[in-house]
Amino acid sequence: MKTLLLIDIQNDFLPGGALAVPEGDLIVPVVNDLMPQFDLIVATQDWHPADHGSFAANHPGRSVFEQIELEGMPQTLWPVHCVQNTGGALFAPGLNTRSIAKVFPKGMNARIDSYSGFFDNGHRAATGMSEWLKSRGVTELSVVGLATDYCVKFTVLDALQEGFRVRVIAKACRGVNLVPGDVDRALADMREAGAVIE
Ligand code: VGL
Ligand code: ZN
Repeated sequence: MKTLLLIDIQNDFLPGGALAVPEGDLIVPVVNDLMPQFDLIVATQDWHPADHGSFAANHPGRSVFEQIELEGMPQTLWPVHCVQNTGGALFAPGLNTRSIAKVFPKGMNARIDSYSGFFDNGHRAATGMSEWLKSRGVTELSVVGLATDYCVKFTVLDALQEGFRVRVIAKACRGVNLVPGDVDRALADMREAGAVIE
């Protein structure tokens, strides 16, 4: 079961969006072109309530990209993004969404962020994606999407921990690079954990 996992290919992560990933839009045609090679296509969708604790706007006196502690965990503060049922949370225009068999929303708990498509950042609650994939016989995942240094990275690390073999298709990923080099470090971290980067 060749499986393609699309991470957060949503309007707010494209140029012009609330949390724009440089060149995020460029991956859309690349991802569409990859789709015919796969038997199963699954997507994650960042899907926050408006009062989410990762939004700087919900912490008076704090700024975007600052680090705080949220429920005892380090948290980067982000612009308001991917709010449930807003245009910014929609999949990128032009993405072939008809081929997506199942969408796993994440980040709905206002008290904790969820970069990975499998678990929240505290590994407290699961999205159900691991069981869903395993019940369909999936053993290997090819991962694409946004952003390389956040949601792609943490999804890949969890996938490896969950026992999946993982391939990251770098030409169909882009990252934030809040600190220059973050994307390269994320790719190195994923490779070190056992992912094949191509
Ligand atoms: C993401 C930051 C906050 C991502 C989501 O999709 O990589 N990054 N929420
Ligand atoms: Zn988010």
